[in-house]
Amino acid sequence: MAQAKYPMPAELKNEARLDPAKYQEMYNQSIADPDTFWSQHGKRITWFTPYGQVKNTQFDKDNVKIEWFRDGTLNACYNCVDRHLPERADKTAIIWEGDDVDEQKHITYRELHEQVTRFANGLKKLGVKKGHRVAIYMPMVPEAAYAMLACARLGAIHSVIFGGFSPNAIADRVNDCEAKVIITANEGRRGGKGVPLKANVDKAVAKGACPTVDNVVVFKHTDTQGDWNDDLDVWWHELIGDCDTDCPAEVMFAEDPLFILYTSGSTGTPKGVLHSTGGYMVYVSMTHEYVFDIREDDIYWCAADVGWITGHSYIVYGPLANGTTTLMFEGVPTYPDETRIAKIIDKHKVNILYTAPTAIRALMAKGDAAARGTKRDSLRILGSVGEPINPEAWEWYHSVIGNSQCPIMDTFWQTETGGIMISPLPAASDMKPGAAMTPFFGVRPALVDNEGNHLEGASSGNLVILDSWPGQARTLWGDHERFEQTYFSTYDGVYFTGDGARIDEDGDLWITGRVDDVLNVSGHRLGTAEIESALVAHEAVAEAAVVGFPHDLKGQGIYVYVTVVDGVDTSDELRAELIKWVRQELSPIATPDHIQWAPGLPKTRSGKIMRRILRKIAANEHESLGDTSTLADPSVVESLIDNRLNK
Ligand code: 6R9
Repeated sequence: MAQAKYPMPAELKNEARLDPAKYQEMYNQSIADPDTFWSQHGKRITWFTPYGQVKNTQFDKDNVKIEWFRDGTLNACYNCVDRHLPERADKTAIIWEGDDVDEQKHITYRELHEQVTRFANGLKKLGVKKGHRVAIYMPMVPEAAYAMLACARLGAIHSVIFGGFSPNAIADRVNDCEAKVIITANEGRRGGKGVPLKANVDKAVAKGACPTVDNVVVFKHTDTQGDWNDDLDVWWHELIGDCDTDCPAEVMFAEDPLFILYTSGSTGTPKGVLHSTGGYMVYVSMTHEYVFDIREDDIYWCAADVGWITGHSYIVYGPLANGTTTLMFEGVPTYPDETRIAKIIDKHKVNILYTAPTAIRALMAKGDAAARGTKRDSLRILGSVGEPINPEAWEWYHSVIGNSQCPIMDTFWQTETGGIMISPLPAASDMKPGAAMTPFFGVRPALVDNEGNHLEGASSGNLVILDSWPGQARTLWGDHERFEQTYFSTYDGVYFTGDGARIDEDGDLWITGRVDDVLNVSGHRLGTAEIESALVAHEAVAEAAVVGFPHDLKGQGIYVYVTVVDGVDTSDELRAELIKWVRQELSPIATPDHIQWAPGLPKTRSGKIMRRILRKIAANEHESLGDTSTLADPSVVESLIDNRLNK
């Protein structure tokens, strides 16, 4: 036994939607005969034309092809909205909790249908058609979901840009996918402060920087007045003023794209991960139902942002496809104080809470105060996502938020996987604090060493997935070669996650974190190369190297080594300026925690920066630097250690 197990509560297991006695048989079938398994489960989605074909996939590194349900036709919006009208028209689809404690809304499925169809007709007036790209840069308001669903209804491909990104990051993403329209709000609200969304879009599109954009649609969320550009800008309410609800859902093939979502990789530019319609909808609705054991009257709350994949799959598409009541929260866990999450749970009688370790750690830092004056007795299941959850945070979440009653689903997955890959299941697995446990149906995880040899039994290695599953990303927008290169070329014939993992004596999986140059800061994925290129764009910087280091609250912090241009003085003012610069160029989430001046960086003779060494110095583990014999100039390392910050 690797760890004391927390058994799944018997009552929950016995009442689970999935029959515990059938789980193993189902899993085995999903692996042995995926065609039959998914042919059966694909029917959970409403198809306009049924599929005859099911799985058609190959992981050959020079010719990766992923197709599911190819000849079937459907519409994602129809599945999330229209198909519920006969049974659930008056059921609440979305509960919106504003940043302000007194602001809330309940939107029924009927209202959702009305809002989405009218807005889709509005987009049509702007010329948006099937296959066009539409960027969405919104706060956490129901209109963000309406915008996504309206695009899906028309067959337009949405690309949601996280509301925390800066103008440059917006422009890069808009230009990469050549978006025709940007949908935004005049202002967002977070923690009692305004977020200048429209002003950021104005800066992004200024001086013709986004030539493909014909219109910016602006939802009026607050009373703030900003600049207005008559050539581009259209108010949301004026656009839909004369629109009715007559808007048939476009008939889409299963492999027609549903959305692009940009995410960080280990090289410079963000990758436009592309998801298609049929397999994604089947996979997110099925994982949502079985991992969270969803029941008809559940109030389900995923406290992520729609700007991330978690928001796409588990605030919008999964729950709405299942006809669930999904709660959307605009604010932050600590505003007006640390009891906010617990109070929302009590206020709306939340049954399922799905959040990230970084939020859990931020609340845990206040001791038990986060639960003060609340009961949380409506909760049945908790979820965690985004990064490894440390056992202390797991225990705190379990005992303080969950009253020691609720199991925690520690769900491992990625933007590229579309939906949950590895997680305990209420019907099937027990729990170990910090372990993601068992693969979902159809998922074949395995570990390989650095040479690609498959490891058997209890072992640690690089996490790969041996075969395709329906929710998998199909390509990177406009760059299939990069898709093949990034995920299928490191180890032949398998999908490489970029994560390390361990399989224990019981066969359970533990995710140990990224093994590539991707950082995970408070659950946000950041490429070291992106931060480095932002830094070298500053006139004082000659060279920069970015590494992660262990951080109590954020999981990983950002440690930066900067070599300045000859003649520039290294001062605290410059340090402050560079921090501000990165925030502006990229995003506040990329704010460096430490900047160390580095007269030189440790490089191999071929000029590659040896980040392994920089990581050790940043983590204050310079006693164990490992092999430094391949360094071009070993003295560089001594000087970096001598000058290490807070030594
Ligand atoms: C859904 C999401 C993906 C990366 C992934 C891994 C880390 C996510 C995790 C986890 C340990 C978990 N990650 N869930 N690590 N345990 N339960 O987060 O997507 O933003 O693409 O990040 O997040 O490192 O590779 P994304």
